[in-house]
Formats: sequence, C-alpha cells, structure tokens
Amino acid sequence: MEVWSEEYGSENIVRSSLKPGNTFRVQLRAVGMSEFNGYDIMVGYDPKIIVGSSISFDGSIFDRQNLPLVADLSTLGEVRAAAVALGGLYGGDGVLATVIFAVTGTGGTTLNIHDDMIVRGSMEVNHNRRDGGFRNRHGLGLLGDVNGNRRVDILDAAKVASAYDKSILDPDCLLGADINRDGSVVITDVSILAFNYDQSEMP
Ligand SMILES: [Ca+2]
Ligand SMILES: [Ca+2]
Repeated sequence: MEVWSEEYGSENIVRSSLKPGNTFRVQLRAVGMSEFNGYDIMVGYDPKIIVGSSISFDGSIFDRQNLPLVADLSTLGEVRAAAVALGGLYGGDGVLATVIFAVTGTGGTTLNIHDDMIVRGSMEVNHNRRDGGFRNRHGLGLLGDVNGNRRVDILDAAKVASAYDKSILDPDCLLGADINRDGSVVITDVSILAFNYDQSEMP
C-alpha cells in the first residue's frame, strides 16, 4: 500500500508551492499485492496544512466490481476508504481510490497510512492467515447469503454494506450481516460475501 501524488510523489507533501486555496490529488495505491478482494485504509495528515475534500473510486483496480463501503473525511487529520470487489480477486499494482485535498495552511505534511486491513475472503492477506474454505462449516448455507435464498447477490451485499462498522449491539445491525459471527460487521465480513458473490447453493 502506498499514497502517491503526481505532483508531489509519495508520502511527503512538503513543497513550498503548496498555497492555501489550492487543491491536489493523491492516489491510494496497491503495490505488489498478492490476491485480495477488499481493503479498509486510514491515511493520516496534518490538518493545519491540508484537509481532505473528496474521495473517488473511479479508475479503481476493482473496476466495475468495486463496491464502496466507506469514504469518510469527517475526522480532521484522517481519510478513510474501504471497498470490496464483488466476485473477483486482484493483485499487483493499481489505484484503489483517489483523494482530493485542499491546502489550508503553509508548510508541509506527511501522508501516512496508519491503519490498513487487506483481505481476501476470510483470509487477511497482510497476516497470511489461511483457513482453507469459505463455506459455513456448520451446514448453515453459503456464507454471505444473508437473506437465505441460497444465492449471494447484490441484495445480500446491500444489507451487509448498510450494516458496515456496526456491532451486533447496535439495533440497526442485521445479525445476518455479521457473517463470521464475531460480533461486528467489518471488512472481513464483506470480503467473505464478495468472495462468494454470484454463487448459488445447490438445493
Ligand atoms: Ca441471498
Ligand atoms: Ca464480523
């Protein structure tokens, strides 16, 4: 993972040409990744110098399979972007999301990826964990089939996406959206669903 700006290169945004009122574009990029289908990334910056003004998933390595989950600029000093690829795995290098920053002060700032989670189905690629399977071992059906119609499709994805970041203690959270049943709905759950996307279960 890296941040990249055509104007400023990677990570250190220190040019004296940064003038209040200007904007510039930064890509969140995958670099040399093994296969993955989802991510949740936080990038930190100095809010005295710049502020995030928009996030776009256009041109994403996930292309038309990109399902955005989080595009959050509401916390000063932080940009958070999360998405999954519905029904595909990706690897190598490529853009995940593009952030536009507005310059608000003079000086420099670094852009640090200070939290990232990269997943493939139920495996966290970063940590190289493998559990060997994506089907529910308890015979409860295809993982990701939230509404129980034996098919994983956009209706299931929409339910899980709407429960994103919520815990099962939250009344708005659909229990079925917590696919790995660990008490919260995060990138891991959506990634499992996305991995099984378009799959049907034999009757
Ligand atoms: Ca379903
Ligand atoms: Ca979960």
